[in-house]
Amino acid sequence: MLLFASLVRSTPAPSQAIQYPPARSADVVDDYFGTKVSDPYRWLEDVDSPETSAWVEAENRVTFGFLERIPQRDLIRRRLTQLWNYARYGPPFRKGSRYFFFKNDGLQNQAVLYKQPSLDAEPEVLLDPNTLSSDGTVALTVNEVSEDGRHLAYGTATSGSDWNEFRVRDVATGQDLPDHLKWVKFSGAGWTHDGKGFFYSRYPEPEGGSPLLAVNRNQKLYYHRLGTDQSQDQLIYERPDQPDWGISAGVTHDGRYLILVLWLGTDRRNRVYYQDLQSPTAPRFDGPVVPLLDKFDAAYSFVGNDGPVFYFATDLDAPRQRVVAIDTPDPDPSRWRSVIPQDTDVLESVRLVNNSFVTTYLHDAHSRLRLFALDGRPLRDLALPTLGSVSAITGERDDTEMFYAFTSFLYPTTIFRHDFTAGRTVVFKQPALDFDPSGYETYQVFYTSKDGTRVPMFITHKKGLVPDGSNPTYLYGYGGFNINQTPAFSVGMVVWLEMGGVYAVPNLRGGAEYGEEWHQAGMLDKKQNVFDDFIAAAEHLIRENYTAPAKLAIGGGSNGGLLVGAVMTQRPELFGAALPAVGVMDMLRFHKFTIGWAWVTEYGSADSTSQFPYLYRYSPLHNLRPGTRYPAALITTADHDDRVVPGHSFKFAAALQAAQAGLAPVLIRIETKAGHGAGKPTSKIIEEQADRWAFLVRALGLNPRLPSPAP
Ligand code: X97
Repeated sequence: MLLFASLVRSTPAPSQAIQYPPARSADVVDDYFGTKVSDPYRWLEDVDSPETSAWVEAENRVTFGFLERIPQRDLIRRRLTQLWNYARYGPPFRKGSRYFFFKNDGLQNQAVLYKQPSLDAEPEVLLDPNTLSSDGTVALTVNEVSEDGRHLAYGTATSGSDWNEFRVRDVATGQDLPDHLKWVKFSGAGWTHDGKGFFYSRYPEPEGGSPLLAVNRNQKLYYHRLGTDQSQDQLIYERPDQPDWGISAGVTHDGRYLILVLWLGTDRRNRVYYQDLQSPTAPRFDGPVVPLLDKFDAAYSFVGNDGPVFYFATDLDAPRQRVVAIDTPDPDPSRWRSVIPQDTDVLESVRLVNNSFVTTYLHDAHSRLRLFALDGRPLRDLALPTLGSVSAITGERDDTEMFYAFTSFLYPTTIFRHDFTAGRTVVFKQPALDFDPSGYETYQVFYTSKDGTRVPMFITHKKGLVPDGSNPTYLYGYGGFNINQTPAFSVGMVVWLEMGGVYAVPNLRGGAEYGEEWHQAGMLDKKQNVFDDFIAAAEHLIRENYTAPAKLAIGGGSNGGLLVGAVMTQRPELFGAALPAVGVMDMLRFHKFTIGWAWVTEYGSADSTSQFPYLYRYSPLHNLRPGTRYPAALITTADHDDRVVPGHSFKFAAALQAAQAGLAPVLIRIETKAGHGAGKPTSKIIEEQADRWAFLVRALGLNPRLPSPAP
C-alpha cells in the first residue's frame, strides 16, 4: 500500500564551499593558428595513469559523500525501484518457424531474449544476458537470427564499451557454437540465406595501450562461416585508400544481393554498393562489388527490392525524405522512379511488410503511421493512441501482421499488433505499473528562439500546476546529429513529476524533427543556434511562470552534455543546476580519441583555420571564467565510455571546480564498469537516476513528497 510520506525539509545548502580534490595545473599550451590555448589538466586525458586514478577516486569520495548526506536520496531510490519493477516487452519478430521477443520482468539488469513456436505457446529463454555476468555489466548488442531460424548470431559488450564480441547460438538447443569473433564495433550481422554464415565488420586489433582509447579507422567487411576460426574469415571488402570509410552490409530479403553501405563517420550522406550473390541458397562472393550510389551526396537507406529494382529512402533533393526505386541495371538518376514523394512531414522510417510500405512520419516531432502500396499509392493512416512516438516496428515483407511499440511521456511503451488482412489493430502487450497518468498532462508549446525561429517543446507536469514561478523544472535537450527527441516514457521522469517537477523537452535545431534543413541549421558554424534554442526554452519557461532560475535544472547526455556545458558557461545565472552527462566538453581535441573524428562533419575541427574560431567560442572547457558563480553541477561519466572518452568530463570538472566563485556544488560522478549508456544495467540506471534527483533536491532546495513504497 502507498503512504504519502512528507519528507524532512531539505537541509539548507552548506554555507562553506566544498573542499575539492587538488588537481595539478600543468603548463601545457597549444598554438592554434596563432591563438595560444592552455590545457592545464591535459594529464586527466590519460585515464590509466595513477595520478588520474587517484583524482577519480578522490572526486568520487567527495561526490558520494555529498550525495549520501541528502536525506531524500534513499526514498527516491526506493520509489524508482518500485516503479521500475514492471514487465516490459519488445515487439516480437519472426524467423523460420518461431517468434522471438525481448522481455524484462522488471528489475532484471538486462532484457532476456525468448523464443516461442507461436504467439500463444509458452515462451522459452533463448539467451539471458543476466547469466553472462554477476552484476549485469555484460549486455546484448546485436542479435540476428538466420533465415532458417536455426542460429542466432549475437554480440555482447562488456562494461558499456562500444567493442563487441560475436558468438553463435543454436536456437533449438540454446547451446553456443565454438564460434567467437573479436574486434567488432559499429557492425550488425547479415546472414546468407543458406544459413552457413554471416557478414560483419571489424577493425584491426588495436596495438598497444588500452583498446578503450584506440582510434577506430580501417573498418573492413568479412564473411564468417559457421564452425571456422575467425582467422579464416573471408575478407569481402576493404578500402585501404579511405581509412575513414566504414563498411556495413546486409543481405536482401530475397537472399540474392549483398548491400554494402559506405559511411563516413556520423555524416548522414553515404555510398551504396552491391554484390550479386547469384543464388540465395548457394551464394557466391566472387562477383564484382558494384558502385550504385557513389557520390556521398545524400543519405540513402535501403528499404527492399523487387529483383534488380532497389527501393531507397533518401534525402536527395528532398530534405524531408522520399522513397525512390532504382532499376540497378539502369541506375542513372534521371531514370529513378519516385515512389513516395516528399511530404510536408518528415519521413522517419520505411519498412516493407505485407507487400506494402509501412512508414512513420514526424509531424511536429510526434509520430504518424502511414501505409502505402508498392507503387506508392497511399493506403491508409493507422490511428495512434495519443501524441507520441512509434519507437519500433517488426514484420517482414511477406507477413500479414506487424507489431509496433508506441510510447509517450505519460504512456508507458505498449506493443500493438496490426493484422493487415482484417485491417485491425489490437494491444498486444500492455505494461502494468504503479503509476496513474490521469493526474498528469503533456502538451506541446511553440516558442520563439533568438533569431525568430519557432521551436516546439513538450511539457509534462501534474494537472493543476500553479504557474507561480516556483515549480522545479527539468529542461532536457540534445540538438544534433539529425537525432530527434520524440515523446517517450521513462520511470525516472515519472518520479520527477511525482516530486512536483515540470519536465520540458524542446526540439532543438540540429535534430531531425523537421528534416535535413533543421539539422543543418544546428551544425558547424551554426551550432550556436542549438544553444540559443535551449536558452530560449529556459527563458520561455521562466517568462510563462512555470519556474525561476533558482528552480530550473538543465540536463543532457553526449552531444546533449555538450549542450548543457556550453549553455551553463554562456548563461550561468539562468539556471539553478546543470547535469551534463557523458558530454563532449573539449571541442578542440574531441577528434583525437576513439571515434571522435566521426563528428567532424557535424562540429568541424580545430585543425581547420576556418573552423577553429567557432569551436573555441563555445567549447565548454574553454569558456569557463574563473570568478563566475556557476550553477550547481553534477557532471557524470563512466570509466569505460569509449564513445566520448571520460577525459572530457574530467577536465571540465577540474576546470569548473577551479573557476567556481559561488557556493553551489560542482561534483563529478564517475561510474565504474559502465560506458556511454547503451546496455547499462537497470541497477546502475536506478542508482544514477536517484543521485541526479537527490542532487536536484539539494541544489534547487526542494521539499518533495513522494508516494512512500511499503517497507
Ligand atoms: C556516433 O558517434 C556513432 C559512432 C559510429 N558510427 C558512425 N556512424 C554510424 C555509427 O560514425 O554507428 C551512425 C549510426 C547511427 C547514427 C549516426 C551514425 C553508422 C552509420 C552507418 C552505418 C554504420 C554506422 N554517434 C554520435 C555520438 O555518439 C551520435 C549518434 C551516433 N556522439 C557522441 C556524437 C557526439 C557525442
